[in-house]
Amino acid sequence: MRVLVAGGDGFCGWPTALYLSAQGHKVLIADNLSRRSWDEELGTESLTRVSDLKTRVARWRELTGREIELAVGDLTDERFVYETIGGFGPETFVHFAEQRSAPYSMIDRSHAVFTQVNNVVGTMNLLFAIGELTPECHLIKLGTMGEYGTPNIDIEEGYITIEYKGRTDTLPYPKQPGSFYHLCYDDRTEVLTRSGWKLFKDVTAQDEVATRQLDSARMSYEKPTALMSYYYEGPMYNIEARRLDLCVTPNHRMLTSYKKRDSSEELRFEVAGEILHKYNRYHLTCDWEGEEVATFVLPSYYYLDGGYAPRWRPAVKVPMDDWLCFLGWYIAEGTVDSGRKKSPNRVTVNQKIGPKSDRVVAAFRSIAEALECTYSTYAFKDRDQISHYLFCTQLAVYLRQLGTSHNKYVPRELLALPRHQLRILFDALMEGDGTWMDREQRYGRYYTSSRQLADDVQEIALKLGLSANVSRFADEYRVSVSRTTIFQVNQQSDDPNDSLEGYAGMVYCCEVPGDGIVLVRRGGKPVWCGNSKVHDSHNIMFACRAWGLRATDLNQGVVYNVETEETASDPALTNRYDYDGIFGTALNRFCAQAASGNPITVYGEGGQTRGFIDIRDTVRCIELAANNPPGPGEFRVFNQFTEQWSVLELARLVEKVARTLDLEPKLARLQNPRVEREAHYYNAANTRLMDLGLKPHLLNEETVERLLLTAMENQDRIHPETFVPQVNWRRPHYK
Ligand code: NAD
Ligand code: USQ
Repeated sequence: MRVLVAGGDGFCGWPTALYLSAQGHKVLIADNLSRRSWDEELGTESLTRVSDLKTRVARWRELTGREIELAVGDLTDERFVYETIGGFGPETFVHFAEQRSAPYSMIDRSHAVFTQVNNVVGTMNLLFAIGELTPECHLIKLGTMGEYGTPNIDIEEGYITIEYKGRTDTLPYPKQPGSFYHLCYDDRTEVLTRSGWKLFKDVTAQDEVATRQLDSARMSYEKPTALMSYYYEGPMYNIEARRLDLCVTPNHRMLTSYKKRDSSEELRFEVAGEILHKYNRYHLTCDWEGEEVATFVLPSYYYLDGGYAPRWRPAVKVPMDDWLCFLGWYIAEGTVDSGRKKSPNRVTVNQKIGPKSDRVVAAFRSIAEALECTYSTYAFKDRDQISHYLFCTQLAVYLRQLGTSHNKYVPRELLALPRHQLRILFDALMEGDGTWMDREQRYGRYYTSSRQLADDVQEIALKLGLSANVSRFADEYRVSVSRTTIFQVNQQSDDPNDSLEGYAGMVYCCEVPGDGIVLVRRGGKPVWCGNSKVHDSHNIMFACRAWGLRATDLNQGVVYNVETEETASDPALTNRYDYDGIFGTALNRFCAQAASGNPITVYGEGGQTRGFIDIRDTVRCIELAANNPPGPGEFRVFNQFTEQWSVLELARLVEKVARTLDLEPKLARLQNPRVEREAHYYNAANTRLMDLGLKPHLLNEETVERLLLTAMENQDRIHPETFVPQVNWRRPHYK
């Protein structure tokens, strides 16, 4: 079989490439050697001395006569992927080539973004290349048991059969990874950008989206660092309530809060699927600073005055506060007409006489003065109404571009003004076309037949710290504003606001710097919500369905041990041994710690239970999957681990074996740097690889002893400072 091993220079990939080659398969390794540069970046190195890739392959040829081909390049480079796949023509593609460390992805923003781009884009490239060039090829993708998280029910192999409202379906098992979530919004959700509300599907990398931080409600605009969309079939978490409308994948990060004793609100992220029917508080508005602008500049104006040469009127400056008051009235109640002239020159605004009438008259006067135009009024005798007239072609021409009743809008640049200036505009708009339901102006409504204007008024209200929804009644839009800015859901347990609903369609999301919070809107109702990370399992599943590809997703547990028969056969073939706080994994790391006289670092209670697998079984599992490919269009999921251990049990085992080697191991209970459950139910299925013939190497004292001896022999290569966990899940860093 022709097998392409991507990531074949890494911890799992190298022994797999040798094992498959030893079984007589024709192997090509594709790798960009980035794992070696991450060591340099982190100031660490493999505990074992690892030869460079060319030397490794050359030595294998000398020893066995078997050729392993090499392609050094990056899977995120689509040309490299197309050329490598096109040139080699693999029957099986084994995909190990990802950034696989959860702590590395949590170092800071740029490492998180790098991880996502490296992993998701790399996988997309190879899906397209396989789909186009070698559609018969079987893709074996290394996933992780970590995708499932630690749910309080049994973990199945990829799919779960759910009975819901009398109907049954087998759906992808819900995923809730413990480092970076993948989570998404449905196709009706919009996000606020600097240029207004946009459906996620219309957001481009050039847009800037509205974001805030956990500890600050101040809104700012940031360019998304990534935009994602993918096809999703499965349950969606849905809330539809008076002031809230959300529909997200169950592993979405929701931004909720609780009231502290001192009545302040503590914001937190929660996983949507875990808060079904639970009481929660959602935040509907923001703090906005904006930038003050002192004057409005009415653009210059050219016109033909009977002759051939156009005449020109220069731009005119008007005090911004007066302009905002006038404009609010104009947008709500104003019209432009030509009187008896050829070009529009009369601006008419009808105003109900009210408490702020004097202020409005002053604003009109100031505009008339600045424009040197005629201002007149007409007071109706039979009603409390006054008409203001301004006669100025330059003004009329400018205002005409702001549309007529059904398509009026607020010029975008005004929405960047600070609160006190937006307030002037808002008050005038509300006096013109709005009503307050109570004297304290706690609840109000603004009516317009322009959809864009409704959106603009909503945005202004949000920037003023109010909550605001847009709804439609017949031909009219209504913006309901309120001073209540936190909305509580599931207050009555017998009548919850949320539910899980079936969904099939595109889902979207974007990543933003900082805490990853964006202002979204669905059904006209805005709310702050978590942003998104996406995993490539969904992309592979879709490619299988759409293009008939065949794929096996191997959700592998934590891999321990270092050598296989092949890697141990010569020093130049030695496998890498990671022990540091970023790439080192539990058992191997504990052995390196005990062997070097450093404390064994158990995070938190140590009850974290995971699936584990010996590296000798990893290579065998790949061969079993390769020899038993799925049918065309099938996306198959196997859980690749052989036994479950808690972290504390492992640490105790290492401690016990270390004593037999006259070491003096110490167990250290460290405060957990990760956000994860430390005592939980864990029961995952793993029968499918066993059914194909896997005979597991179960963890025993002999394996631990061999690891300890390897670590003792290489003690001089240990950098003890890298044992300390350096990445804290709770503190996001912008970088
Ligand atoms: P590793 O870091 O040792 O190896 C990954 C290899 O992929 C490296 O050689 C790296 O240079 C290469 N690579 C990364 N990005 C690449 C890119 N864009 N283009 C080309 N090459 C690239 O990791 P590993 O421990 O061998 O893990 C491999 C896979 O197995 C990962 O997908 C990981 O999620 C999965 N896995 C590993 C473990 C474990 O305990 N090690 C457990 C479960 C699942
Ligand atoms: N842990 C400690 N002390 C340590 C190191 C880890 O208590 O010094 C705990 C962690 O908190 C965690 C557990 O041990 O609860 C496992 O952590 P780990 O570092 O051994 O492995 P993990 O981060 O889960 O990631 C590894 C691989 C990853 C793979 C995953 C499989 O790096 O690529 O996806 O194992 S699984 O855990 O099944 O998701």
